[in-house]
This record gives sequence, C-alpha cells and structure tokens, in this order.
Amino acid sequence: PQTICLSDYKVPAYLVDQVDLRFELFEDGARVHSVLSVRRNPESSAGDEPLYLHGDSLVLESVALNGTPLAAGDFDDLGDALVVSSVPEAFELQVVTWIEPQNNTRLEGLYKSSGMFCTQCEAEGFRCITFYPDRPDVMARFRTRIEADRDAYPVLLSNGNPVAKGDLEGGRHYVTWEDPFPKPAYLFALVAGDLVEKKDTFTTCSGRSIDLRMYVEPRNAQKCDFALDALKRSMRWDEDVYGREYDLDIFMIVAVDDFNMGAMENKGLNIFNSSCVLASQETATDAAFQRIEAIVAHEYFHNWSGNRVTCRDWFQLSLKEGFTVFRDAQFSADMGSPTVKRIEDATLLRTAQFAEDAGPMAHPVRPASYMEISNFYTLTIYEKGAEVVRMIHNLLGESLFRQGSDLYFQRHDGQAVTTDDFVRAMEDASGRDLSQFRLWYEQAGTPALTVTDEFDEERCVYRLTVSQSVPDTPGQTGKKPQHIPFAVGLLGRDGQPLPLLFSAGSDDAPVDRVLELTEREHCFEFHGVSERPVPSLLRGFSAPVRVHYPWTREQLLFLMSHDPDGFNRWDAGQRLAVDVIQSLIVAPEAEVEPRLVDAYRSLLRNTGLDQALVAKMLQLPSEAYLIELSEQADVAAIHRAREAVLSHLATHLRDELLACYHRNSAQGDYQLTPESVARRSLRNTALGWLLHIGDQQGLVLAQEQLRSADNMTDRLGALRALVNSDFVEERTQALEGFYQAFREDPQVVELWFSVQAASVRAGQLPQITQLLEHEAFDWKNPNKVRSVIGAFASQNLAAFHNPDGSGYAFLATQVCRLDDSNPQIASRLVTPLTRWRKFAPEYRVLMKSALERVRDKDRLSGDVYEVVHKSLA
Ligand code: HT7
Ligand code: ZN
Repeated sequence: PQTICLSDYKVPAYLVDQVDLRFELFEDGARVHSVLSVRRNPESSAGDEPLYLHGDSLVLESVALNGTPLAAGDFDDLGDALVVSSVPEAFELQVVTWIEPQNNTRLEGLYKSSGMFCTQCEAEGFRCITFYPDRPDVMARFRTRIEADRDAYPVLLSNGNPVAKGDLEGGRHYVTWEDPFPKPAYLFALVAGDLVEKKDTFTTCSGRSIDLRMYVEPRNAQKCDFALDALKRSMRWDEDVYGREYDLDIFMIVAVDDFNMGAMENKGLNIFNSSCVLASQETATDAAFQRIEAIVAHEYFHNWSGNRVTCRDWFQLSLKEGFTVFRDAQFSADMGSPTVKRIEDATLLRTAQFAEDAGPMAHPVRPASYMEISNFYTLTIYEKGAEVVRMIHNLLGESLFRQGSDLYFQRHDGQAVTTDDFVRAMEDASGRDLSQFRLWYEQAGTPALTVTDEFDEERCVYRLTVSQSVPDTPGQTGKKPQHIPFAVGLLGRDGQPLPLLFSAGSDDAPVDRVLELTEREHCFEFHGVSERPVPSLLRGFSAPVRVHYPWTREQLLFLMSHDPDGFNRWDAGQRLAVDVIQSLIVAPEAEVEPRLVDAYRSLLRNTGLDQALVAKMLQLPSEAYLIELSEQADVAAIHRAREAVLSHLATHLRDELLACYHRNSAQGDYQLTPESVARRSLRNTALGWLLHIGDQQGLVLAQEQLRSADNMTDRLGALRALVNSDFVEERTQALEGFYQAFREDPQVVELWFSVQAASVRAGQLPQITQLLEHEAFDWKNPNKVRSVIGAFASQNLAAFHNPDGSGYAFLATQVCRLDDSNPQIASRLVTPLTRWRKFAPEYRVLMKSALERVRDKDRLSGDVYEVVHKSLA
C-alpha cells in the first residue's frame, strides 16, 4: 500500500455540482447508473489534467460523456480508478456499474445485512458503489432514485427529502430522494428493506416541524423509544447550547445488525449499529442506555460539525470527530453527572489513548501521513481530539468559545476545511493567540508533567515548579513544549481550600486557578500561604497529560475525602489503589495497606456523598491501566496483585458490602435517573466483590437477583458476578438459563458472549474456542467477533497473556481469518499484539512472533499491513 502525505495535498482538479444516481437493486447484484455534472476547478492549477475517478470492486458496464459513449481508448479502467483522458471545461459523465452487495463482507459501500440493503461510505466506501472523485473536498448535490421489489423492500431511503415515488413493472417500485445540501460522497446513504417505521416529530426553535423516523426490523419495534427521545433531547440541546437548528424536513435513523463501527452520520439518514441504538429495559443495561444516548447525540451533532462544515481531507478527521466528541461529552454531562462523565472519559483516555500515544501507531491529532485511512479512526483522533477542543474551551471560557464556534459555522458553512480554520475562528472570536497551542494538533505523544514544590514558612510562600516533556514517537523527536491549561487548588490542614494569590497583599483570590504552562519549566509562587498545603493538581483532568508528583499515601487519603474537585477526589483514590497494588507486585507477600481498607469502608458507608461518585470510587484501577503504567508489564504479577487486593478488601469489608447491597436494592419501578443508576452500580459492585471471595450469602443473593430482576443491568450484574466466581456449577447453570431466555435477541447474546470472554474464570482459551463454535456466533457479524475475540484480547488480560503464548497465537489465527472477509475489523482486532514492546521479555518475544505470523500471511490487506508493519518497525 502507498503512503499518503498531508504535504502532497492539492485542490481537486474537477468539481462535481450535481450527482444523479439510479439504483436497480436485485438479489444477485445491483446496477448503479450515475450522471455527474462536472466542471474544472477554477482554483486548480492542474491545467487539462485527466479526470480521475476512484473505484473499488466495480464492474464497469458503460461510460459516456455528454451522452456519447466513450470508446475504449478514451478512458482507462485501472481497477482502482477510472481515468478519462480528455474532457471539456464542463460536461456530464454517465457511468453504469455493476456491484454485488450480497457478497460484500467488508461492509464498505453497499452491502446486505439481515436481508436489507444498506451503505457505509465513510471514509472511502462510495468508490465501492460507483466511480467518483471520492474525497471530502468534492461536495455535490445528490438526487437518488432507488428501484427494488416492492414486497421484499417496501422501504426505500436515501439522503434529503423524498420527492417522487411510484410503481414499476414486475412488482417493483421506486422512490426518489433529493438532498438540497452539497455534501461529500462519504455522507451518501441508501437503505432498502422490509422495515417498520416509528414516527415522532420535533419543533425547532424557529417553529419548523421536523418528521423524525426510525426504521427497524419488525422484531425490534419495541426498542426505539429511548433513541427517539434521546434524539429530541439532542436537537433541543444543540439549539440551546450551540444555536444550531436542524435543516431538512425529515431526520431518519436506521438500525442494522452488521456494521463495522457504532453509527454513521449520513445527511438526514443516520445508520446505526443495532447495539448502539436499540434498547429496552429488559434487554439493555444502564451503560448501554447511556452509550446509546451519547451516540445518537454524536451522530446528530455531526449535522453541523461534520456535514454542514466538513473536512478538507482525511488528515483533518479530528476537525469533525474531536469537536463532535467534545459536544457529545458536554451533552452527556448536562444530561447526567458531569463528574462521573469526566471520570469515564479520563479513564478511557488514560488507559487506552495514552497507550496508543506511546505505541507504534502513535500519531498526532492531525496526522501527517497514512496508508489506510480506516486505521486512523482512533482514540487519538476522537478522544484526544476532543480533549484539545476542551482545552480551547477552558482557555477561552464558555462565552468566547461559543462566539468562536458561531464564527466557525458562519464562516465555513458549506465548506470543506481544516483544523487550522477551526483554531483560527477561535482566535479571531476571542483575540487570543493560539499559535503554540496548535502543537497539540501536530505533535504526537502524551506530555508528562513533573511537579515539585517548596514551602517557605517564613515568607508564607508556596512554590510549584512544573516541568513538561513530550516523549519521542515514531517519526517525531525533539518536541517543543506545549501550551497546557493546568487547573490547580491547594488544601489546608483541615481540608479548607486556600486562596491562590500570585502576589502578596491582594485579597479576594480564587481558590482554584487554571495555570497556563508554555515553557519547559514553569514556576508559580503563591503568597499568603500560612501552612504547607496539599496540592490538588490537574483538576477536572484539565489537559490530557500524565502528572508526576510524590503524594504520600496520607496525602492521597486526605484528598480522597477532602478535595472539593470530585474528579481529583476519585483520582486520589485511584492513585492510592495503584500504589498499593504496585507494592504487592514487587512484594507479593506484603501486607495490604490497612488505610486502603479503611478508606473503602468509609466510602461504602458514606451515604452523604454523591452515590454515583462513590460507585466510581469503589472501582479498582483496571488491569489495562496498571499495564499502561508499567515499564515492562508482567501481566501475571499484575493480575495476581490486583486480585489479592480485591480479595483482601472484600474479605475485610464483607459486612459493609452486604449492607450496601441491601441498602441499594431495587425499590419501585425501574428508572434511568442518575440516582437509580448509581444504586444499581453500587449493589452490583458489592455483589461482584462478595462472589469474588466465594461468599455463600452472596451466591444466594446473585441467584435471586438473576431470577427476579426486572431489568438487564441487574440481570447481567448477577450473571457477571457468578461468571467471575468459583461457583462452577452455578455459573454454568446461570449461563445456560440466560442464553435460553435471550437467545432470540442478538444484542443480549453479544452481552452473554462478552461476559464469558472477558472472564478469567469462564474465558480460558478452550472455552473461547467453544464460543466461536456456538450456534449464535457469526463470523460475518462484527459485533459477535468483538464480543468474543475482542473481549478476550482486550479485557481478559490474564488469559490472553497466558505465558505459554497460546492467547497470542489464537489472536493471530483469528486476525488472519478475518482479514480475508473484513480487513477493517481484522486491523482493529490485531491492536493488542502491536503493544508487544510494553511487556516483560517473556511475553514480548511471543507477542512479536504472533505478529510476524500475521505479517507473513498471503494476500494481507492494506489495513492489516499498515498496522503490523508499523508495529514491527
Ligand atoms: N463518522 C463515523 C465514522 C464511521 C466509520 C469509519 C470507517 C469505517 C466505518 C465507519 N462507520 C462509521 C462515525 C462517527 O464518528 O460518528
Ligand atoms: Zn463522529
């Protein structure tokens, strides 16, 4: 595969004003008639360059220019492109192609899922439908006519508004759609199927009535209400917080079972992975409800941040993804608990994005090159990109940020632009200079802050010295210091916040401040400090950085109970638990810190504190996070130490766990309020801990909960606790009963698979192999693949990293198998092996050789090639 470089960007030589598509859909394939109105781009210096149209897996049936069929010598069908050598200034190009959606296992372009036709065109799927300049800076108006059998495909959908429909001969019918907004081809969508329609409406801020439609398979008709409500909440929120009104007369959501990612923001016709949109109390967990709300919002918000203003090229992907993730995070915070949302986001970032940023595929938020763009839908582009926007928000403040976003949308509406255009709008609206800040887009790697402090008792001066360094990453060394907003506070002996005075004498100082770090080393002096304070650093996770400060265990315990910043309260608990677990890794026989037990005891008893925060604080740091923090991870030792701490806590806090369980037992009807979600989380954590130590009373409670639960959170909580216990017979029975009860529901079966695959007790390799042979497993369905193979390799770390290398060999085999049918999924699945340098030598050697086996596979896809070669380099 070729490397594509940002520095080679050229404006398109030709523009497309109008696209007329006619799809003839059949069981054995589809014929696509395309008419493109093309003109030379006045901004291009390319002269009379040939017309270059991308294509992938297409059979060309005919090509004509202004109605005249082209002769063989007038064009070249290169397989991955159609090149027309000599074209006028402006012309119409008619192309007919034949494709086979029923055989499309890559799930890019037009494919079939559970009998329905659907599309996925981002990033480069449109070229699998017809020849086209498939790049986001070519924006055209689309008119789409879909023809299909009326009985098999009564519902025919595309972007925009329906403008015509009617019957055709042979029991067929058609519908024509017109999208008035020019868009890049990656936002094109088509759906044809036998679907039920759920209807709703939304009245916009200017009084326009929008038809909301959700299309699902008949068996899912009862699982739409939550998503439709979430959609309405999102539409209102985007008007209130960003002043963004919806623009078409209809907004549609479709659920499909086979989908490579979570969802897709196609203009007016969002397509969702079923597991990211369908929900009912009986079948979806609280986490699933929250994820669905966030994804529905995310896709909807793209209508402005992505569709109305889109990306110039794929190097700018974070322009739409980072901004939209930031917007959906603000929305979720407003809908629930801001602190809990921040903890969840920071956990994902610190566990997985930091690992990516320190690994062989590390890349800047705006990458400089790529081979396969699908490999760049990463945590760095999405989550770190969102953090970068959040930092701008922190630096500018609410009001100037809003003015910046208004300016960005107004200035660039209908355009394909760059991250630099985004930053410039923020600068122009605020008057701030963000030139150094731009390094966040250019430099890969997680900055590390080392903080030291001194207290001058006589002068009452407290001095914080912060030095920053940005690590080397592949292809990037010797990096410059970045502009980092660093939120801090100081706590006095009794836990009172101390004023932060930059000079002596002034009064009325704030008790928290955002320090702006711009130098390699920065020193801040605070005056009028009468006692040595405990610093609370990086409050609210104000920047995606690592912070090193030598807090003592005593200080961490103090912050855990006194820090007014909820995030840092949680973080202090995490740091303490990490420290205790790490000391057991070094000395397995050492005593577990008794103060940790006391801290958890008071958490379990603390009914005064926000229970959602308590639920988060009770979660021990994950094995993945502990690996991320190690230099040369010894997975078995990490697993052993963490389990030992968990067992110790559970044994010593048994009474408190039982009390917590009963106190938080279900009362009244199932509700999705933050309070009820926290209650279920607390009781399921308590249950999990009790079963972890083989508690008989816990077993009875789990079995009863599994039997009587009226919702999936409690049912799955009980099942997970049993599966992660040593009650072998009981867990086998529970798994069987659960499967029989929900075997008809693919989303629940996915949960059932992943609970086992992620469990060190139920998910050893022989059991994983059995799951792959299970009647419900389906190699063509990415969700099933993720729920078994993905869960095993990324959550069941002790089993995956079996010192005999069997887990690695297993993953390599499955990656090779999937590479032939779905390279995007294969490429994502191989990720855990690419981190081989992170591990102790005995693991490293085996991981590397598994990776080499993948590298040596015949006909390796470009997707997997890029990841494997870069990680072996
Ligand atoms: N913008 C969407 C990206 C996406 C995608 C990318 C590559 C391959 C398949 C895909 N499906 C969806 C999703 C989003 O961020 O909203
Ligand atoms: Zn997105």
